[in-house]
Amino acid sequence: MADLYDEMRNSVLEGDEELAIELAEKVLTEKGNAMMAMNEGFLNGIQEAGRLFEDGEYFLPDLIFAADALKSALRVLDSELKKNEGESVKSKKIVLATVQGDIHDIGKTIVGTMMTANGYEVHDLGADVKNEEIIRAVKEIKPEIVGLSALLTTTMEEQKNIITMLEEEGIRNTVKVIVGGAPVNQNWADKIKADGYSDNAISAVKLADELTA
Ligand code: B1M
Repeated sequence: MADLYDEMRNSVLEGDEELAIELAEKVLTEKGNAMMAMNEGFLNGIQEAGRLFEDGEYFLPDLIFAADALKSALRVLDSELKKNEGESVKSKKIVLATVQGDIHDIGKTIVGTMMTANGYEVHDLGADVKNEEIIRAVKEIKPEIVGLSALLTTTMEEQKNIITMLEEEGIRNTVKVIVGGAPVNQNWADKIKADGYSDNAISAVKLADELTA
């Protein structure tokens, strides 16, 4: 199994979309564990690509190819990952978005997938979503939770701005705000008065459950 996870990691690292799809399909046909394939295989590839990018060994196109390979594998595994793990349908709504100015959507998509798998009604607004659009969605959809992802130190600031806008609109206490993304941490969440922070998709579901219990 370790070899297969290595192959998955390498397919992303090398931006080999065809191989990533093939390996993801293999998980389905051989009834493997899609979650393990993601966590132990494909996601390790993107982490390593990010490290190489930071070290100047990878350039933007390398990162783009790696991300495309990961997204293709994610698409193949999506329905398997979304399978309800026996939990009853919660019928709670969550509006999810990557904040404006930020096009990183992989982590946010995985959070959405896990929320769906656990019975949440997910309204995924996408990436680089204007603050105003998020406020409008909160007003129209009236979700229990709004989840804001940010991957850049520059765009984290938008999480704070959105909370301020919710306050200004008088709707801050109608919704729980959870924040996440690589540069975000608990200190930041406390500082901007978010209701919660989580560093991965599984704990994001637990957090949502706790906040809406
Ligand atoms: Co970008 N990028 N990137 N990038 N990229 C980072 C974030 C960076 C850390 C890379 C690096 O330098 N090491 C760096 C940011 C530096 C900083 O701000 N401190 C960076 C940069 C600089 C940039 C550009 C500015 C590069 C450039 O143009 N010169 C540019 C930004 C463009 C923009 O947004 N305006 C850019 C572009 C890109 C690509 C397009 C090539 C691609 C994105 C493709 C896509 O998403 N469609 C990309 C990628 C792939 C990365 C890295 C390598 C991987 C991100 C990722 O998908 N990780 C990233 C390096 C890294 O993070 N180590 C990097 C996998 C994903 C599953 O993890 O998103 O962390 P993550 O999500 C996790 C948790 O964080 C958490 O759960 C998820 C699942 O476990 N989580 C939440 C996430 N959101 C959550 C929300 C929650 C709860 C939990 O509640 C709501």
